[in-house]
Amino acid sequence: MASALPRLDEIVEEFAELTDGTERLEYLIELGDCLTAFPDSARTEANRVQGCQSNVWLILDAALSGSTATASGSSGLAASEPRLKFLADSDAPMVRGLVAILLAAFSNRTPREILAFGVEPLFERLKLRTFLSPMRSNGLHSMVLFVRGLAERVEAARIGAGPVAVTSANRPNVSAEPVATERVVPLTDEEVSRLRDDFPILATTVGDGVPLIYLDNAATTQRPRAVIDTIREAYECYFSNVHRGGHSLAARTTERYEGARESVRRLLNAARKHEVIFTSGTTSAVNLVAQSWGLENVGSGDEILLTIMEHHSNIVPWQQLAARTGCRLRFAPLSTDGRLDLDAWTGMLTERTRLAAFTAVSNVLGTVNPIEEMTRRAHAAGVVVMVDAAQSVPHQRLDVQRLDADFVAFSGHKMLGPAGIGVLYGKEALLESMPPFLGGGSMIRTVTTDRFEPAMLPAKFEAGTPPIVDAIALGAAIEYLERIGLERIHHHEVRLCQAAHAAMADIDGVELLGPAPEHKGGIATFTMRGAHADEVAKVLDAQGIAVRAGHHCAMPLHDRLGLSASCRASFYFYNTVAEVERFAESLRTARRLFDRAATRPGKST
Ligand code: C6P
Repeated sequence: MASALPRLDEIVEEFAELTDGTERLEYLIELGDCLTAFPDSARTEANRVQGCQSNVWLILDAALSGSTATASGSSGLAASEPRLKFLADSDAPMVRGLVAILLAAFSNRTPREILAFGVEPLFERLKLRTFLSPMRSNGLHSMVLFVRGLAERVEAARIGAGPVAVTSANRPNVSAEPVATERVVPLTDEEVSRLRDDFPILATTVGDGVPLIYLDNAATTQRPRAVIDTIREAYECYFSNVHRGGHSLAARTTERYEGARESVRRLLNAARKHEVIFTSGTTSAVNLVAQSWGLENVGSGDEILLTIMEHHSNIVPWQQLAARTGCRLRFAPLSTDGRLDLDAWTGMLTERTRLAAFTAVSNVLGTVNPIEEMTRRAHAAGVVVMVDAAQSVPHQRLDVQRLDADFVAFSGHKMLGPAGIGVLYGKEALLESMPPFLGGGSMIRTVTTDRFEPAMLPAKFEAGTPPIVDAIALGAAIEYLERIGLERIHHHEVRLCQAAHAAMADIDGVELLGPAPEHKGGIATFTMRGAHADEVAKVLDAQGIAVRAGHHCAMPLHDRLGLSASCRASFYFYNTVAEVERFAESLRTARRLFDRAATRPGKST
């Protein structure tokens, strides 16, 4: 054909008219024929787009770029902004067509226009996501990043500065969402009742046919039909592996898997989708950071600052790192009211501290830590921050950009999703600088017999076949939570916790751990004088009430409190005040039972 490249709107129109897959392929190949000749001398490694299955070379057309743009009126700088032109080529005919579409989209624009250009709506209109194989989609994404990189460099040179800061105006593919500031509308009893209907298990009975009262939500939550159906639909209707096959099922599965990543990004308000790494849970996310970031950045004599209220998942990986590097772990103490002693913690940030890892909400005390302030103080001391948000993300809004934490970890099963899926959020620059944690398929760009090149984010940290359906179902769980509203969920749980504190206050020998309800999430952990935690849980279980007893994977905290175990009731949005009252009533029954046992003839007091 060798004719001029059509305009972008002409391409979009033509594509829309072609409904037959083969015809679309033919058109794509025709578009490739419209590319301007690419100089052989420019087919170098530096000009090759990494991350594409086939070879793609892309350069700025120096002869054409640099003519000045007409002033857009938005800024005084606009008058001197060049409009960029690109030359590109590939050794694969179809990819040449994709390259042609990108050139039609990006050519003749200023660097700032290129950086602000949202490609997702374009790809959507062209239906490229479903039309292309997952590998080709990834390659296309790599090309977009490459073009943006070139535009960034031109802009930096033009304004005589370093790289252009990513702002809400030029950030790629991110929908700017306002943070909700309006007053929280509490969940009504009718709403909670309707929500409960979504959870088949909440209508079941346990033991001798007593209705279940599920108060073990900090261990794991229950799943609504929306999540259960998503899992069944995936296996029944479209399941395949992701990021591999070129067939339609693989494309659909990959689309859903990547859609779930977008749901996580939206939930966290992360700036970039590839800052979301799927892991198997909080535990593996912390291990990833400890092994990958830790081994690169922590040495003998360095310090990691933890708190005494950490879960073993946020202690043991650092102990393992300490054993390998000779670094020292320090544990910040509690204040007398069961909160973190913030002054002591701040005083423990020294010039030797490399990382501060802390939980957002204690899984035992329920304490909500001031993570924004802690992050600010840690950063002021040059310390990297890792937030264990396992008990936080499911219950209240956590905005990673506002928080500014470097790493955030949480688990899907504590927020209506399946077990075996979790998330590590990491800032792009940090994740880019870290070596891969696990090696294998998917996490590579190239492999030879003696070396490998890691893939781009997020694939670099997702070696092997991931928990595909679990991730997709986590996306469904997030959508469900968003429909209720995280602010309303938190509000309801605080109300339940207040009700629990009030109802438990007058039970003789029951001692609540942690601070007052206004400083807590929906967790009420307690001991009962004269009874082992396990025995109390058994009495409650006989009445259908599920609570957890033990050290809750927080042995150092229990040691510090002088306890071997405690009993924990933990709430979610589907629990009711009536259930909390039934729970307190059952505690009274337990109290009477243990009192009688203590006064049985022959029993020493
Ligand atoms: N706490 C509890 O009953 P995993 O197991 O990786 O999904 O989550 C580990 C974890 C990490 N941090 C905190 C604060 C947690 O509460 C948990 C899990 C459960 O308290 C199971 S031990």
